[in-house]
Amino acid sequence: MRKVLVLNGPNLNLLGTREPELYGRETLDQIGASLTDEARALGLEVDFRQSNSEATLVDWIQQARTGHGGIILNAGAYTHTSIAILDALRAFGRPIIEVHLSNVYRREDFRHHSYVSLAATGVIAGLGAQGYSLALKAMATLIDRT
Ligand code: CA2
Repeated sequence: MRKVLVLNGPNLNLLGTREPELYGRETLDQIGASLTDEARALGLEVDFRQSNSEATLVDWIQQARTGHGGIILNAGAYTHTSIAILDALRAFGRPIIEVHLSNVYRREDFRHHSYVSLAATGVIAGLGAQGYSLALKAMATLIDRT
């Protein structure tokens, strides 16, 4: 299964409009378009989505069990709060890469704990939009291995 689900959580639809010093100047649509191009070169397909709803993210993670070879996830603030997302990820059973635009370890203490990390194969933080590209390259390797 060479289709990769790239999920973005709450408020990431605002990327490129505020707080560029933390999150960069690229919009989420621009990140999605670049990833779609990069995926082609890697022989992958990207399914790029965003939701502000925890329930929707859980539903999408559950549905990914039947058509996606891996998940790249920036769960936004739900990273630090959501046991429901952790439980859904644990049921996925294929590679999961957690991405954060900012370096969460240089920020408030409450951002230092991630429920998502407990289910993630790997974690990338602090490299801005580039983190998504790096995650996609790593995902190609992980999918090839399985
Ligand atoms: O660094 C990341 O990627 C985060 O997942 C971003 C979340 C934050 O809660 C996590 O701790 C780290 C916040 C996303 C909010 O995105 C905005 C973008 C532009 C303007 C306002 C919010």
